[in-house]
Amino acid sequence: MSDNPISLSRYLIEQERRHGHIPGSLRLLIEQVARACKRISRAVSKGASSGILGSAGSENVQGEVQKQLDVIANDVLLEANEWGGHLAAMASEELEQIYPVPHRYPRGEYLLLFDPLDGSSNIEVNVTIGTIFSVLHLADGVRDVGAEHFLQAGRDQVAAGYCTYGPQTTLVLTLGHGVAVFTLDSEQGSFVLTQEGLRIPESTREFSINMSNMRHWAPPVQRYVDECLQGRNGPRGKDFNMRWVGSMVADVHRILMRGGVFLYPWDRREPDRAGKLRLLYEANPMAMLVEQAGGMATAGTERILDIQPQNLHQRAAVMLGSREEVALLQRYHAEAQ
Ligand code: P6P
Repeated sequence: MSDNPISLSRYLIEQERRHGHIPGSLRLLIEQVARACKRISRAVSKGASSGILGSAGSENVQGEVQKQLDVIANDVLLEANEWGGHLAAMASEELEQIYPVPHRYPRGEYLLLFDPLDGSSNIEVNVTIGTIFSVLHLADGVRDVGAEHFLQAGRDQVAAGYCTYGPQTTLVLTLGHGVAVFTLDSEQGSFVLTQEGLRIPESTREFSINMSNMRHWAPPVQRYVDECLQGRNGPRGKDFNMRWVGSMVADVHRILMRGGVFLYPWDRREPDRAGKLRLLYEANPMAMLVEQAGGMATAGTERILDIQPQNLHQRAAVMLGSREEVALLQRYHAEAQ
């Protein structure tokens, strides 16, 4: 670690000075989100000692049982960001409706979307989980913000990131000009820059998918995974390894750091659903990060960031990571049409 580590605040100020592409209000918003993630990290790290593990006894809009920490993380993010004056409204995986900033606070030009605690089914078994967030710009002149203002294609995001709560607490962030990684220095209590200009290797030997769903996949995905499993004697000519943490932030973080391809494709268990993962606050922010790091992110034949959302909690098939693999998946889907 350098003697004079660069803090998140200094990084953002220098990005603003160097590129001028970070309005002060966006910089302050990112800093607020980071502060909220530090609070969530502290709550998560206490684990069973805090008595806040386990179910909250309620379900979210997705019909999933909420963990106490899901609710706590959601509340931390709402409370940390509602008063700053940078936001007009927020949207969360845990809330059916959008959360307009209360009238007692000034409203700003941004919209913040988040999955407050992704992978929370892993909490009780101490596996890395995380917060995923996305920032959109509110159209000019909008006075009464509604859900329709969140329905922007992912290519219109102004920032995206996630925070992992694992062996380290890391904040991975893009403002549209590359990907930077910050690690929480728990002694200082601040995020310090540990990597910038992240690049995903174009080729890989590692794929990430929940293999137990194999019989439910569409043919292009079956074809792709089958060829990976054939290894060096098959058409790919090389052996593959498989990793599946079951926590999107953990799987995507590994891919950003060392390459690989992550798949949560459509499957016939829910034929009317595009997939399990949500477009606005899971697929889009991860797709922006992956593309900013030189990778690709597709829903099959369509670039994820080009999908025009129809509703706040809609789902998308997600295949993202090393360019060579995602391009092959995209070709297999096109050939199957
Ligand atoms: P499965 C966690 O519940 C999550 O939304 C993602 O973080 C993760 O990638 C996926 O679902 C895991 O799904 O079906 O393997 O449990």
